[in-house]
Amino acid sequence: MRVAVVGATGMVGNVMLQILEERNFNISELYLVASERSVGKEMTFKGNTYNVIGLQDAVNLKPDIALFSAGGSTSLEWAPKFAEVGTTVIDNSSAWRMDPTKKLVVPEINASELTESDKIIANPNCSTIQMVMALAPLHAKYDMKRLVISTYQSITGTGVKAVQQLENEVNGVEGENAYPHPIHKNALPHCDVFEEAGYTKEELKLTRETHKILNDASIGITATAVRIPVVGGHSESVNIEFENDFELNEVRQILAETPGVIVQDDIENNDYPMPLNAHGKDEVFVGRIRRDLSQANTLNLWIVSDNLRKGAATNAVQIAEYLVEKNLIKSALTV
Ligand code: 2RA
Repeated sequence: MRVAVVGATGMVGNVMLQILEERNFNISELYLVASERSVGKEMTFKGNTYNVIGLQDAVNLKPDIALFSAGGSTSLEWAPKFAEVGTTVIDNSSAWRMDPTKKLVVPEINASELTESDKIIANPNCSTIQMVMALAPLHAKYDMKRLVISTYQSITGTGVKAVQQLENEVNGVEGENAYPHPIHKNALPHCDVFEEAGYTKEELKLTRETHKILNDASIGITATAVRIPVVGGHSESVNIEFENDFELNEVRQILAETPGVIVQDDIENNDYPMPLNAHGKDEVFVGRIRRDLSQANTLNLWIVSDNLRKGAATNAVQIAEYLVEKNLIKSALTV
């Protein structure tokens, strides 16, 4: 496959390259693409050195697949240009997720919806991916009625500037800030920008994207997204009211049998998911599995995953693997 990584110099772009190498994705030609200011920069992949190229040059090369993590405005402008020359785009930004003509895909849940005609495919938001990985099989079994979600999100979700802000604050160094407040020794109930009804864009993503991926807008969903000074991954406390009752052992079994999910729930030995342990792994870890004693048919879960891996880069590469495996990508050169 001839593969372009658009946004190759960014945090998710670098992790996508790491995942492509780890999973030995079949690459015949690799194009590392970034904004004009990075053109010419040297990067290595599998021991070989590559020069970063610009977007138009990458379009002209007609890659078969373009893995995007370059921000919404770049995706809106350039994903269609790649698609027009026959490239299949898998985009990590929020630009195309709610477009009714575009698929929003977590391979373990809805990859089967993909067809050869899907030339721009949206990768869901990191906090959505890890949550629906655990909830999809439970929804299929017990029919979810309402979700109350609180997230505890890694600063890596914001990017390099946020990681640098925390480092500066820990070291007592002045610098450019990603957040309106200090993040060291703090928790910010403010991920992304504030939108309607006092919710942030991050909180509304959890609602809207979950409805689309599970194809069920009847589920009541409310979320509070919080930024905390950790780097290993996002954590989520999820309260789930089902239409039907459940047996806790059966819930554990369903989760344990779900590909990509690991149940880590041994409170006798203080064993439960934590970002420190999820960091660098692709699985979604689920623990603190217990009934909500205040309401019938209601379950509490604690869900943790590395937001840069399964929450972004790994999910995108898994979509590409599925497309290749099902022969849904025709070479752009023959378009
Ligand atoms: C965040 N999920 O954590 C968003 C974007 N990566 O900021």
